[in-house]
Amino acid sequence: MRQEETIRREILEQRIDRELEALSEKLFGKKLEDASDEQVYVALLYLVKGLEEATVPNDGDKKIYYISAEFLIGKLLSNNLINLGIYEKVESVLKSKGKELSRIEEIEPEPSLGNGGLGRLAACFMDSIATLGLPGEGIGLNYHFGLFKQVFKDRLQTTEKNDWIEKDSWLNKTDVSFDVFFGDRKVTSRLYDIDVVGYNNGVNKLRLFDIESVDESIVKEGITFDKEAIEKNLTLFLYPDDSDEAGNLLRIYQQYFMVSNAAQLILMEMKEKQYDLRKMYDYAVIQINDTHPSMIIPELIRILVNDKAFTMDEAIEVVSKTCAYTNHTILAEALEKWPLSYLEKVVPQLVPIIKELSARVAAKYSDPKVQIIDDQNRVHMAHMDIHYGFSVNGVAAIHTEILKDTELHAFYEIYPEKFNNKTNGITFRRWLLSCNRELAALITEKIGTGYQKDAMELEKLLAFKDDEEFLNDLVKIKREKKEALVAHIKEHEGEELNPDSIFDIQIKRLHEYKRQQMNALYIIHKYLEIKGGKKPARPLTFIFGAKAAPAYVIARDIIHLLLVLQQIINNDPDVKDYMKVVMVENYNVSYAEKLIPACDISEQISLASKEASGTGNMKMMLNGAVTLGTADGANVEIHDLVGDDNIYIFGENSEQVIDHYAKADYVSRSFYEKSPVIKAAVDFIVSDQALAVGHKENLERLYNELLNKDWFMTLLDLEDYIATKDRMFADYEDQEKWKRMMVVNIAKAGFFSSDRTIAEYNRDIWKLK
Ligand code: T68
Repeated sequence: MRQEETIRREILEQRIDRELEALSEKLFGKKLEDASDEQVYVALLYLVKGLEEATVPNDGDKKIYYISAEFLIGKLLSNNLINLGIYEKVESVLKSKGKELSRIEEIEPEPSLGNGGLGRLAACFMDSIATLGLPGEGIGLNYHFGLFKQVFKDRLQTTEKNDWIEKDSWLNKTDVSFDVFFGDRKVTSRLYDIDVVGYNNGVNKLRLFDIESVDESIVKEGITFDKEAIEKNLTLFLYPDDSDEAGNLLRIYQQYFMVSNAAQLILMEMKEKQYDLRKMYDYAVIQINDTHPSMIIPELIRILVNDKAFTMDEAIEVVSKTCAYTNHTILAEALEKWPLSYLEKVVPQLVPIIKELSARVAAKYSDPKVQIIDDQNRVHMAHMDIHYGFSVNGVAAIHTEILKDTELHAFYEIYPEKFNNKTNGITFRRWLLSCNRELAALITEKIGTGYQKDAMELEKLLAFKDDEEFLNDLVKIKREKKEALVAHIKEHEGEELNPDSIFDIQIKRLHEYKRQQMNALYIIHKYLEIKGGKKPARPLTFIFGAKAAPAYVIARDIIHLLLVLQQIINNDPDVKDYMKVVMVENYNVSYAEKLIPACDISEQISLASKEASGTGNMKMMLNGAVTLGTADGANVEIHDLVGDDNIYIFGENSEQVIDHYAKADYVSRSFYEKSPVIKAAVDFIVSDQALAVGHKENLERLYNELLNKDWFMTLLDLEDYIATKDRMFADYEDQEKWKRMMVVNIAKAGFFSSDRTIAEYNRDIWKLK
């Protein structure tokens, strides 16, 4: 068997060797060893695409269509090599030619097709759907510049276009093209596919629609462009600025473009396979990822009634049995409500359908909370999804409970059977096997490779909790990953970090509810302590990565504060040997892959009840970090799994927080006045020292926000946060204890594999073979 395996390997290696040589010769007229890294990258791209094409597609009678405005897929080369099972072989072939695979991986541009957790979740789901061999595809848009590229200038976030599409890329142009009609114009689409190969399994497709008439040249400065030139701008940016009417209209154009194409694609496939449209739900299930694709419901109903001779009743029934909705937030401002007048302008053909759907609800239920069109003539997209879909799911246990008990309670009373929870997950291929090959190898050495198929097998690591050799190897890998990150940050941010310090990391979208500002106040507090002569037992490193929505002023002010603190602290001779702060520029998936393996303390400090789930928390745990968090989102489930001794939970719980909102009794200023520690930290924001480095306008605005509004209750939990974080730093000094916490966290992370999540979606919602 051993010998057979060796022979098989040798043959495969020779084959890959030969194919790469042939590609290099054909594409560049060069031997592989003479090709540049860029050329080797392109040859690899062709090699992988060829192998993917030769892989059997996952097929079956019923298919899942996961429609999403975002697919934050990250770079694909190394993941595809891993999933195809040829990473090591390619690595060794390249090595024999004097090439370094890890350097070649850097050449790939990161696709800019997503923003945050919602988009990254969709990408993890694509990987797991393919790995589990389920027939399905993702449907979204091919944004040319995607989410903006973040550039810091003068300690402020500026935005540039993220030009990621190159001549040779993972995108495959197809011959599929549809007409899409708006109220005032018609456009023609073009479908591009990206193959998604499962881990040792079949292949699925991510289908990204573009517009034939797109014109990149209309983007002049930064990310500004003519918002009304729909034929040219439709697929340029993800989440174009919606602070004015034109921006809102553009988002509706994009959303309808996405769902019109999706509907035409689905119906085309139904026709090709000669499926009975009246039983559409036996062949297709449509997962609506947040409300961006919600117009798929009225659009399908419209087509069935107008073109397929369905009665309204029949169309509604079939579509309702086909569509399922996932909610990702309870923040009211994030739940889309489109003014009917906007829909009348962009998609007048949908308005009679939406009115009909709304009228049917109004005839049956008088409660204003469940209406689709409200008394201000706004269309509540989530309400439409809940009434006219068969499933509503939250993304972590506590989130689903909050939906049922409070936010969507009125709906839960009507449709208790529709509500279900699907706790999020992450793909371990990217977030362990690829980003931390050393840790994966160590785990394999101890418990074999079974965990790669069944993540729950990670629990076997608990048997090594007292194995000194294993514990020391674990610490050694963490240390290597910190060194690698230190080098990367030195190169990209110009900051010098100490790999012997504790790495405390908060990486996620910038939002007040996530409370990066609370972390900033802790840092100020620590800085003042050190200035006062109280030195920490070990140097501390605080790392942030976050983009702020360009129109979100306070979020940009928080970034400014973090960059001001970075400047002050890292250059203060009294302090810089004891603590450092770094806000990394343009945080994205590739950066996350470097940060997460190096993390000691995982900051998950949202105001309880506000973070639906979080998925960074899972990635960091899997890589041996210990969570510092509130009882929010999936933190609650992490806590249940690892127990009190292996996590640091602080702050008020979701019931208490919801109660504060109900009673409107939170007054931030009273916390400020009561606590000299809080006061000193908040005052520092507008101190002469801060103002000497930062901008008065930004810092004062943030200071006033914290004192006079603080809608997400930063000061409520600050004292407990400081005490808990200090206790955590002290515990880190007990390395014997810390190492064991690392083991427990890794061992218990198996539950958060997206393979488990997808198996649950399939068992309860999709029911595919
Ligand atoms: C995130 N949502 C949740 N939304 O915040 C996070 N929304 O707790 C959860 O883990 C994740 O979804 C996956 O379920 C988002 O990322 C958005 O990005 C977004 C963007 C525009 C409008 C609404």
